[in-house]
Amino acid sequence: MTTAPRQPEDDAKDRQLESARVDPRGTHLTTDQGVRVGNTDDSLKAGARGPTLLEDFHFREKLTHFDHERIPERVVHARGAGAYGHFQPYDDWLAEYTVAEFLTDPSVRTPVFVRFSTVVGSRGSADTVRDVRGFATKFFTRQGNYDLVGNNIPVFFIQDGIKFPDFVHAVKPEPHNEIPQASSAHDTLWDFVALQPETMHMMMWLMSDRALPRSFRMMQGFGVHTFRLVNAQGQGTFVKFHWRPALGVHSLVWDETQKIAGKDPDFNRRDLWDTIEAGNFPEWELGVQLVPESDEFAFDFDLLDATKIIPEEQVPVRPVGRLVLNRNPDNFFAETEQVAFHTANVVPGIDFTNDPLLQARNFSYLDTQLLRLGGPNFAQIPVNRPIAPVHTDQRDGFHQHKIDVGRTSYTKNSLGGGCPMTSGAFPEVFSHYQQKVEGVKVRQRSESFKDFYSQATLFWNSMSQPEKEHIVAAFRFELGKVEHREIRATIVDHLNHVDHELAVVVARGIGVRAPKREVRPNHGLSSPALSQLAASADTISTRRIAILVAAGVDGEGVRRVVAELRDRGAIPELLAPADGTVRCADGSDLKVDRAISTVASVLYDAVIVPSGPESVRTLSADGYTVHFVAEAFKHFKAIGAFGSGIELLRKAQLGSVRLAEDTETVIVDAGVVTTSAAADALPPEFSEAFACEVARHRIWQRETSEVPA
Ligand code: HDD
Repeated sequence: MTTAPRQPEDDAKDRQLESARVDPRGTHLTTDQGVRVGNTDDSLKAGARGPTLLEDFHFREKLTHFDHERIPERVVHARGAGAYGHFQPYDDWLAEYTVAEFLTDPSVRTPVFVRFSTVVGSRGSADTVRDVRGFATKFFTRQGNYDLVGNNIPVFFIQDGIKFPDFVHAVKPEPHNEIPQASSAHDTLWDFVALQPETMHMMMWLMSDRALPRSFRMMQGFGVHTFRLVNAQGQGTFVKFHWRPALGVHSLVWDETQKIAGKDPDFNRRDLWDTIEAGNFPEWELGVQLVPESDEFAFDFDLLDATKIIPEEQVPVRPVGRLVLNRNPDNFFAETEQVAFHTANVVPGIDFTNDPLLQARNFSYLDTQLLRLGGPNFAQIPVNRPIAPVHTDQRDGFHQHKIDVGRTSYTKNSLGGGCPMTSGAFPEVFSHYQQKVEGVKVRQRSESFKDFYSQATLFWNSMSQPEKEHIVAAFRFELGKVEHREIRATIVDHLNHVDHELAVVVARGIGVRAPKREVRPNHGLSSPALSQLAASADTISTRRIAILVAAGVDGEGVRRVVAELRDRGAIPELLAPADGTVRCADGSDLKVDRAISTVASVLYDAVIVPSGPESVRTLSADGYTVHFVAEAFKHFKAIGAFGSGIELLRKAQLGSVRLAEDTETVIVDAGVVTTSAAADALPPEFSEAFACEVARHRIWQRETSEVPA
């Protein structure tokens, strides 16, 4: 993946941020008032052993500032990671439907800030929990800021935003003991689900592998709601937004996610940070599904219902442009924590629909920022500032950074020359889409929102066999943690409305009676695009490959394999019993990247054991290293070994997998790639076959149940 040379607009946000950056190099310590400080270790005292004096303004300023360092964490999506980049449309085809310049002018490259997040956990929770991931993009367009505040799952739990506090209270840690952290596997969430069957479609997604992304860089993003595009003639078109990752959609294995939560709770944010630092810039393609307004009622669901997708087979996703993230923030708090997204930040050419979830969001995001960021001037925080000029009559408030000159702060005025002016016409000015609205005031749900199960069934039918098995295991795990058996039983009843077989197998795992009869025949329809196996990509770019080495290893073999993997864009790392260097069998030295004890197989995508009898003897004698290989096997990862390296695979007892014996040809069985050849004789097919298995991401047909890892 490469990025084209930067264009002026691309730099506009970066240049704006430059004025806010403070570089400590070559400076002297001062107070907030700029007075130089010579000692910040000892407070001012009455005698060396005496009490601290109130007069010590430096001490008081330092402590007071520290005492006020924290702001409320986001009420949801508290844990996240962000990066800057740019978006550029491929061409102008969308101009027929919208006047939004950043979507239609291929010469314009718009700066963006993207924040990825989990939903349920606190700021300090682990990255790899089972959860939805937020995918929020702020486009700093020349027409003002546009925020696409989406998720990696295309539907939502509820249909009306008035239920959002109830849903969030149910899924967050329970109020009496604040347990469990960052987990949906508890009674209150499933009690909520049991009583709100509209959640069933989303729960199918949440129990699927989508909730365990391998990387933020390997997940799709969705705007979720049906929005509206508006063209120069003022005509509207319904639109759903999609992000597709260049690296394909990939997930972790449930057992792996739980272990990573301990081994490296920063797994996803570290991955984003490291790959951007290394210049491997993540990319997504923006696509749209367009529906003419005349087709508003052409579907067997309501376009305004955020618990429904528009199947891609019915309305294809058409590519619009490319998003690239190429710069990490300078300061997590200043940028990633203080970035403020809002669904109502729209620009001319993009508008809302009456989706009641979206309508509620359009209230909630502004409201929450007022509390979280301490007042109404948060749009002046550097990360949030538009690159479009800002001129308002808004004044004062906490943290006002502007110095508005002149005596008028009202419109219309004559004393200020009538400025700022309100003149101009659409699309220069934002003009709300002219939709005719008529209705009786009612607190009621539309009948067209009341099919809660058909798309849950569609999702289930569209899964591959391993995806189905993972969903069943997830339901069994989550419901198995629910203490109230009647809640488990009610969920099984709902599952019986999704698919009878699914309900039966889940029930069998959680100790409740399996339903005897099918209550709602499975409609048999599927949407192949919903399986994430359909969205994989044939690349091993940025995949982390562990190469296990010790003294006496086949140095030449290692160097060759490392070079061949790097050529394919992968990131091989040499892991040894100790950090430093290892002396190879040929007397040369290899630089070790990490000591094995500081990492674990769950942090890698694949493993290779090179040849070298002495090296393999040392590695085989270490239980942690043997476990490393067995665990990688258990998690369906590609494994390679050449020459005597195969002995370590034998020690790890990888079930009935066929390994190369006295043959220099390359044997591939269930993702395990072996050859007896070593060093010079190592055939090029070895790396090729291994890369092929890594690109498959996981080898699901592998039999792992007997492997004790
Ligand atoms: Fe939300 C944050 C995505 C429904 C109220 N939401 C938040 C973030 C994302 C989403 C990605 C984190 C933004 C960031 O990184 O700062 N939310 C969604 C999606 C939804 C959704 C895709 C359904 C389609 N949200 C939703 C509803 C409400 C909210 C129905 C309230 C009625 N969401 C919020 C919030 C948050 C938020 C409380 C917390 C922090 C923030 O806004 O800035 O206002």
